[in-house]
Amino acid sequence: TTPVRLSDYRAPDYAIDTVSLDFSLAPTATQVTAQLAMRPNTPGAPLVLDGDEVKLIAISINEEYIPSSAYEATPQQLTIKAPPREPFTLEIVTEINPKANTKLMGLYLSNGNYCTQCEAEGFRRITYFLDRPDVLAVYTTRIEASKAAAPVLLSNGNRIDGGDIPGTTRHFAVWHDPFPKPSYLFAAVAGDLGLVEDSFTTMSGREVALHIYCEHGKEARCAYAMDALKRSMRWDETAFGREYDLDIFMIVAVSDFNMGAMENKGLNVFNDKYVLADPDIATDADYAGIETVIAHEYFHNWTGDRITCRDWFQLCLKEGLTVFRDQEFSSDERSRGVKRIADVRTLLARQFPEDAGPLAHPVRPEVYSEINNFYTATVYDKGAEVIRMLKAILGEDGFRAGMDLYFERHDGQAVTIEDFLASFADATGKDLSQFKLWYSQAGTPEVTAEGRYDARRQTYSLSLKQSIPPTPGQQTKSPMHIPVRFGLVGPNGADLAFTSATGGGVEDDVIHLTEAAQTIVFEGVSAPPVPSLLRGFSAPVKIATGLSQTDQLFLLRTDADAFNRWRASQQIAIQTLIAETAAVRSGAQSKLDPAFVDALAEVAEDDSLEPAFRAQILQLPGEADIAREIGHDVDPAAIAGARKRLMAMVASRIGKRLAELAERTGNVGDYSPDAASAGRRALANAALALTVGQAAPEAIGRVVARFESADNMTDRLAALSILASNGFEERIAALETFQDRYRDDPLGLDKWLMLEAVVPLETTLDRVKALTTHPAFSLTNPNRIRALIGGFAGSNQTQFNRPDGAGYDFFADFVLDLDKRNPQTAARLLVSFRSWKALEAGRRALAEKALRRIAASDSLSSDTRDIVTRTLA
Ligand code: B3K
Ligand code: ZN
Repeated sequence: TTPVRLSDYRAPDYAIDTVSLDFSLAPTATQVTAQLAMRPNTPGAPLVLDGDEVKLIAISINEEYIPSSAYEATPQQLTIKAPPREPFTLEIVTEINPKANTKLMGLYLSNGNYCTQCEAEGFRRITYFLDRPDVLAVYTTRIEASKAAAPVLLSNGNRIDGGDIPGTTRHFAVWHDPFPKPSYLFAAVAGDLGLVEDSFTTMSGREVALHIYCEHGKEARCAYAMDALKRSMRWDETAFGREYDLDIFMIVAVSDFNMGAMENKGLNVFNDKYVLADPDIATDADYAGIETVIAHEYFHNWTGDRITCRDWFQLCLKEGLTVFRDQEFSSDERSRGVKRIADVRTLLARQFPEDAGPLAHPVRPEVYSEINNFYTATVYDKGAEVIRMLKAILGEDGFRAGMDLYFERHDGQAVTIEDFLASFADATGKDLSQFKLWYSQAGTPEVTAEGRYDARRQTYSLSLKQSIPPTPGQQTKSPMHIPVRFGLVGPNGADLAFTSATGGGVEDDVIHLTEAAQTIVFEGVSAPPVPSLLRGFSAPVKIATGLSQTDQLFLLRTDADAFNRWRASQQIAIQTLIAETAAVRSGAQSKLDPAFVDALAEVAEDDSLEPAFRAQILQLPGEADIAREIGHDVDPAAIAGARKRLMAMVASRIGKRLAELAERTGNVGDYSPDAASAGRRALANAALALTVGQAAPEAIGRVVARFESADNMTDRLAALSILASNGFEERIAALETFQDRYRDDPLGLDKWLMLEAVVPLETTLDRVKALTTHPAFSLTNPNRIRALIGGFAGSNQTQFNRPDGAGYDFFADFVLDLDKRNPQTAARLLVSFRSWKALEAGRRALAEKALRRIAASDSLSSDTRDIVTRTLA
């Protein structure tokens, strides 16, 4: 495959004004008739339509068949050599095979139901088309199918017709979507599905029908998703003035899906794990995930559907912005401070390693070989951080004015990051040219800070420096605009006032770091401050503050910014664990300092703080977090050893206090997924997890009791996870009980598969291998694969990174096999190798060998080929 470059963008030679589709559904031979109203932008240019594994049955122009010499058709392309120079109607009939479609792109079958996935380039697997986001058309879709097999027939827009087809066992429905859209937002669903109905009255008083479709019998599990949908619709009206625009909004939950969900206009298709919930099957985290994904897909209606991307390089235009919107929604619905900590955790765990490794790319990439591989943490999560910084720089009102102008100016268009930024520049008069570097420069900026207090002059001077490490294809970089939210914390814990700040860049509580180095002098500072920098994680950067542990403990106890309190605790823990890892490696005695552990207990027991926040404080950095911070010559076994020592120290020093805390906060009463009760459960379970570090029978017994008495999935899974992730013997019986309880529930079994995969014992690899043939596992279902194989490679640091390389070998075999069926999921899994270059020499060589073996296969998909090539480069 030849790489596609942003700099090569050309507007399409043809526009398509309307599309009329007619599906005659059958499992192995579905016929699709597409009538396209074509309008030349470049009269006389050959018309080159994209295809992918489609079979051409017939083709005509203006209702006349054209001779085969006038076109060339392969399964990948249809070229009409000399089309009419005036607008014309092109009719194409294709045949496709949904049942054989294991890639889950285009039209496929999931549990016997037809569904589609078209983003990014799946529509071309249905019919030949200008399958690119800047070709916007009005769609009318007729679907015809067996009435018994598919009583439900859905597509985008409003239903305008339907009925039985006389003399047959078939029926049909016609849907019309008046909003012009690119092909990637097309969807069709047909099958035998249960329905949950509700309605919503928009701010201008229009009544919208809300439908959620799911497997029969699971209707009751859709209640939370429906509630989240209504709250999302209201929030977009209040927060952004955005109203829903069709008469109906539909969500369909399917069990075979390559990702989380898809924002097709008026007809969102969801992985069922982001729809179905009840207390017995879903954890608090699952409920929060459902709320987020429902909101995210709904918010795409304006940021993605009404205004879409000119080309796929602009992906963050809709994804980063929509993630920002869903994060804001959840912050408003739950606790803003805790949500921020959770989001930054995700960013650090997923995006920072990506930015530090061979797969690093800018938020707006400039070249790709396979666009599906760019639905990354960088595009989504760093993309959201860029929007958050924009808001920090422009202020609440400036940001809203820019968004309003963007919606007003570009409704119905396919646009670029330049268009987006111009709306903000024009609405506020600010120059955003330096800010724009966030879209083009990859790599995580590194900021250092050094402060000096002059008691006589009562001044505090703060020197900040920034640098951005080289990334693939980008050796040197320019300084960026980094908003550093800050406070100068005085001896009593309150922020100190200052009379002026010289040296430039300070506005209210934000330092605008725009140079490679800047020194700010604060005047009128009455006492020596401890600087609290990057409050709320105001920019996605690494910051080295050089603060002593005493100062960090001070911030942990007193900072007015909850985020920085959490961050202080993590910093101390990470520094401790890095030192301890070195000690383990060199065979030295433990160097652990109990002062930090005492501070943890103090914060955890402080009832004036939100339980959910205290739970975050108690969640010590995991093995992957430590590996990321070490950054090179990583020895996963030593890291695990160091963490074990810390856990033992924690248990011996504050285990008893934490057990009591778990006891008094854990009994929340009847289960409700609201944030406050979820926070109390989280605190109890986090406390419990820190009591077992010495493997004391009494402590383990308490966890087993919790597992047995739990009346909801959150507590049951938390307890089971403590047993599994510590490799305790007691896990065996508990996992068995759990598996038995959920034997008929795939979403429950996913949790079981995942926990089997994370047990940090040498026997786990064989267990995982054996489970790939277990009836609960399936090589065709992405959720099962992500649970077992993704769990092993992504969350079992010591066993995936076994010193004998057997973990890598098994994983490579699995990816090679999966690649033949489902390239997108295979390529996604393979990203687990993204930090292989940071490993110590022995494991690095073994990882490289496994990667080279994958690269040597001559039948790789373009998806997997792209990831393996870039990972090795
Ligand atoms: N836009 C889809 C992701 C499509 C991924 C295609 N490989 C879901 C979302 O971000 O909302
Ligand atoms: Zn999205």
